[in-house]
Amino acid sequence: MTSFSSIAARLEEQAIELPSWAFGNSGTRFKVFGTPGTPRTPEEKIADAAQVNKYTALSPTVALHIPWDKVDDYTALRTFANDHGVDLGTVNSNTFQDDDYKFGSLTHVDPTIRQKAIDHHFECIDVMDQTGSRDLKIWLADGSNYPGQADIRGRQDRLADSLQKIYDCLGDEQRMVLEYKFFEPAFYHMDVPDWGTSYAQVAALGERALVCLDTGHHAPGTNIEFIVMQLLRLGKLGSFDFNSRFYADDDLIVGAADPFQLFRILYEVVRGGGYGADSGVAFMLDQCHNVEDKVPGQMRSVLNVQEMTARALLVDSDALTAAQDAGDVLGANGILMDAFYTDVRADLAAWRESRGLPADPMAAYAASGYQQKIAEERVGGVQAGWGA
Ligand code: PSV
Ligand code: MN
Repeated sequence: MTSFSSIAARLEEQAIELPSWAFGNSGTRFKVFGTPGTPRTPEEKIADAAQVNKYTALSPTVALHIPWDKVDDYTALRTFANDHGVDLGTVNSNTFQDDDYKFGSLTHVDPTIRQKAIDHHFECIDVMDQTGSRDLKIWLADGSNYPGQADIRGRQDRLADSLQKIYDCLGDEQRMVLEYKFFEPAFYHMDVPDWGTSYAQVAALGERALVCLDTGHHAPGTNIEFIVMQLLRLGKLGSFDFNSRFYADDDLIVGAADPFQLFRILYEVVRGGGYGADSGVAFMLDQCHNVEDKVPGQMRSVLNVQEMTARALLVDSDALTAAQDAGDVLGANGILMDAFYTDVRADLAAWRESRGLPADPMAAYAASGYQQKIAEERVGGVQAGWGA
């Protein structure tokens, strides 16, 4: 098997973007629990995100969500982020919390509402110009609940038209990533339910339109690493929204529910050239922390991704190819499993220490007193939530 020392340099290339909304309160439709210290402003969310990067050096950027992170001065917000050692990343649009969008946004039959949704994306591009963000991420809640409710083909055509208008407005260095999800909030059909639909839509737009793969947005049992392979093969994998799930779109800590699946995904990423700064594939988290503290929750997440990336990098690809070519079924499987079963935690701790980072970022954060400090200081105001 490949040695840890031979992959150490590649680990330096890892960057995992944090979602600002992970630091706000979230929950289910039954209850959203507040937590002492939850940020009340975009600045406080960024300050918390910066803590994750401080102890792990894995998360140099923070994704914004508009309008949840609306501020008067985005240049000042960027300076604030930079002063805290991070930068602003992907801008996420929101067309799912306005009454006008009850029957759709970019797919709506009414051209006025469609235009409103398009204009919102123009506003997001304005924000990106000020924050220096590269990616505009679109996730559509559009869909229908009952057979016959909507003209599903007409909606696809209107979506293509709306996306074209948004794409045409992007700057030369900017990209669009289109996320798919097979159900929820609509339950009969979603307008972008799967990677194929997202691919078909972005392929029609041009080179800077790509697919965003959210690991929680597939039916149980879906072979996600196959989709990763195919999108990389087609040059259309733009980004990941990492999280994990037991049942639906649970948005749990990535690698918590199924570490082996995360390993398999990351192996295909590495193999397909999707790993590293120049790959064009952005690693992001899209998670909620309903019952655990949010900063350590994000920290655990990026560490899980790092751990499984290290194991994926350890796969002896030459030996694997030889076994595959020889039809050695169990030999090939064994080579992959050897890397998966390798405990890299001690090597990663030493690797961190050699870079001036704490061997155990979770313990260092817990000992820092930051969690107690924000709980004491952030009194009053309205705690941010998934949606504000
Ligand atoms: C809804 O499922 C969702 O989690 C999407 O994955 C988006 O990325 C995110 O919300 C924020 O808009
Ligand atoms: Mn997502």
